[in-house]
Amino acid sequence: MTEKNQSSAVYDITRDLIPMPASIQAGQFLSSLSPATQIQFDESDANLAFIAKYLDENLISLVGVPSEKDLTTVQNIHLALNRTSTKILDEAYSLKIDETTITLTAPSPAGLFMGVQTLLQLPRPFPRNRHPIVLPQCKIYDIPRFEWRGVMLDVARHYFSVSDVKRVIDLISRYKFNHLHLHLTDDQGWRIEIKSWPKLAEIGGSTQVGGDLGGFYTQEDYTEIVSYALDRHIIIVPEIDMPGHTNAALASYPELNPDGKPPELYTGIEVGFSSLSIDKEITYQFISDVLREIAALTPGPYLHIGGDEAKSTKQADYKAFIEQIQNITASLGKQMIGWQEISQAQLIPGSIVQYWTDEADLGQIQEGVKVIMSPARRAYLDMKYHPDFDLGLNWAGYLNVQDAFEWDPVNYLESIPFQNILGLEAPLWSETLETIDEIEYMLFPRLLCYSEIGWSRNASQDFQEFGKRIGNHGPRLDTLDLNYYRSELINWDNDKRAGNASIPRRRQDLRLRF
Ligand code: TNX
Repeated sequence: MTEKNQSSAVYDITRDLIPMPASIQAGQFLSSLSPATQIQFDESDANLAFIAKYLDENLISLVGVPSEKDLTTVQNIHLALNRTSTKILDEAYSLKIDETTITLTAPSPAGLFMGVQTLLQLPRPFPRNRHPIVLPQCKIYDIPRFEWRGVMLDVARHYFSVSDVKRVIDLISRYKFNHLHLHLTDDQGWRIEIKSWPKLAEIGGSTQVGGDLGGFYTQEDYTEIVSYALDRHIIIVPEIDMPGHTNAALASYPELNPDGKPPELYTGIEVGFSSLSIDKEITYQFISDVLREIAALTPGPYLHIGGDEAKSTKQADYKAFIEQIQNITASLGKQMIGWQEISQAQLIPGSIVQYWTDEADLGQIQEGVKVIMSPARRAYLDMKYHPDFDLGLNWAGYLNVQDAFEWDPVNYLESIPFQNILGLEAPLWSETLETIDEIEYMLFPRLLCYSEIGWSRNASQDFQEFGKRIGNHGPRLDTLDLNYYRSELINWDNDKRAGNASIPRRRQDLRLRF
């Protein structure tokens, strides 16, 4: 017979937590949640109010009356800011679960939000409507390994709706990502309304890969995305790709072309054929207007200016162009980010280089310049999981879960000193993707690997262990109603769940192209 608050069924909380916290002290007992558990916080703080509501919606409102009468019940969950500790990063948190109280403390709302994500992964069974839920008593202290943990979504090759983007934000925020980079423009589509150049969205946004109707975000839509992300402590990083990848803009405004004539709208998937006119004054007027409007809508400190695969721009022109754009972003009070090719230009401290391939140039990383690691062979979520995979590309190889896991941003490139590495980002290009189901299928489970690598100071170095953890985590993916790929490298059978996600339905013509 067990005593009050004792349970012989204490489980190992490290078996399925992702990402693994920096330090865990496991207690010996379980506590139960009840529908009457109160969330306490400073109600004058809107950030905390959002977090409390989020916790209520995603946990407390799902809790049923405790069934194990011999467990103690958590009466209160305290959310508290502890602003005195200035030394630790904003996103650190500590979480304590004892017999009657859960205490979550952090120096900032971002840390509390990260702690809530950990808390959401602790209940057994996994939250479903009105189930009794128990929690392991424990003390967790956690702090991120990298400052930049990003995902990129290409909304230019295919347009995705505001609700699709919100779904991506919901999913990545569960795994402690803190940046969502939106690739807003490319040859195949211009996806953001620019009031001073309205034809960009009207004409440039009208189509997409494959020739279907495209779409674009109004400035109100974009603002809605930004604030949805901000509530979840994710910074939106808008990318306007230039001087290449600009066919959609060139088709909208002929005066931006070197020959003054508009090209046809483009719906294929080749790269490297377009360039803004580098020596026309109007080009810089155009860029200033676009970046000014986007900067004004974007609270985050970054503007991504692309800069990749500018194969139709002369090398000397390219450098001067990037330096001029860097001046424009600085004058708007923003830091410039660009794909690795921009490292050939003279960069100023604060500018950020995003590494993606050994097939493109990478200059010396200059003083004060940081690097985001997105190596295609390890971090490109649009690469197929294996050769017979229906979706995705394979120019950088195949990327199964183990490949996504077995690398490290710090030692991937010897030429970049570790103190210059800001973190990692996993890009999802959308040439072959049309639906949110397909996005989810490419994201998961590989995203779990980037979460572990990017966040955890206690990351597993061992795929045997991490692969098991992913398998154990499967039921949690199910509770997110996620269409994830049941990789053959993972044992998903731990609880013999019914109902497999299937490969999403595809349009035949797209499937045949790759
Ligand atoms: C390379 S990565 C590109 C994109 C493509 C992607 C497809 C980069 C900076 N450029 O334009 O969509 O490969 O994997």
